[in-house]
Amino acid sequence: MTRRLIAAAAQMGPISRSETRESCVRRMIEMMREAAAKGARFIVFPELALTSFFPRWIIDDQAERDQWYEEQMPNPAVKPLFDMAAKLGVGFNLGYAEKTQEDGATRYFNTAILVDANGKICGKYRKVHLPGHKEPQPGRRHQHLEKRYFEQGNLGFPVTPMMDCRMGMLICNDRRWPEGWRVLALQAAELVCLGYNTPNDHSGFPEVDALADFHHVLSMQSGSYLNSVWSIATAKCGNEEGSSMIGNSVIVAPSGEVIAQSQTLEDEVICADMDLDMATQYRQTFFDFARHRAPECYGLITHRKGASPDPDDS
Ligand code: CDT
Repeated sequence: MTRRLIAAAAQMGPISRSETRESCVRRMIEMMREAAAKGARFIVFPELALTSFFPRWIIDDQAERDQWYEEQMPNPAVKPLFDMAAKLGVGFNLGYAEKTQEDGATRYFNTAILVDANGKICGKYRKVHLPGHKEPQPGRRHQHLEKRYFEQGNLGFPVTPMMDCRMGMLICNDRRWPEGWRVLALQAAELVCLGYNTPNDHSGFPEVDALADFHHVLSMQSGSYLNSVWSIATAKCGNEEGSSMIGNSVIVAPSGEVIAQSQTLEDEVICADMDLDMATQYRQTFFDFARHRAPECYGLITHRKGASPDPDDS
């Protein structure tokens, strides 16, 4: 019998600086109802889905900065989403800014969790590839200070068995780095969930901004195809506090084909009926890793960080 999972991307339009978590959760619950009515049993929400994308701002006051993070999950503002998931029998993937006490220190991560159809947290991932800068860049209309507000994730790339599917998580910029996809695929992931906030108005290079949608979809299609996994990428998009962010939420098959794609820059649900065994066809042919990979030739991938023409560079 084939294993099927009807899944959804619940794209969100802009979240203003003053919008409350309660309001964001209400928007998510409405989309959860809509997805469930369409038969979906699993939903992917965006990166940092509970607040505006605050890394675009310079916030020096620590107390003011701390307001953007969640110290508990679920907390009272987010609990209604967990309760509705249990009531409707749907699981979900949610991105948020996490503040935690670990190893005797206060630490901040850009985090995503997997919640099952009983409303129980089953998996957690902390973003590894943080884009942007630690120090504000003079003259920029919008900053991108993820390296200032978060530290690099320390949980690796875990795969969580949930809802009869092996699920992995990436967050936004991670989709551009093949290493994360591969580490998930080597653990036999069948679905990669990813939320994103991708501006297309502030790289400083108009020609790069013009290709933002193309590069996003290209990353998802190549990630899925080269690793034989389903993927769901969900945007927070539109004009958020004067920053323009791409939409184009997509659900991609292990063949690399786009099965569903959003059409707006607002709250929007897209769904796909996924045959989870489809990956097997590719993993027994072109991408039979055990037969064709040559890890003994890939040492530089883990030993060298930057590109260098010098063979002696570490
Ligand atoms: N949120 C996030 O990771 N955004 C990046 C764009 C950063 S532009 C400095 C992305 O890869 O989409």
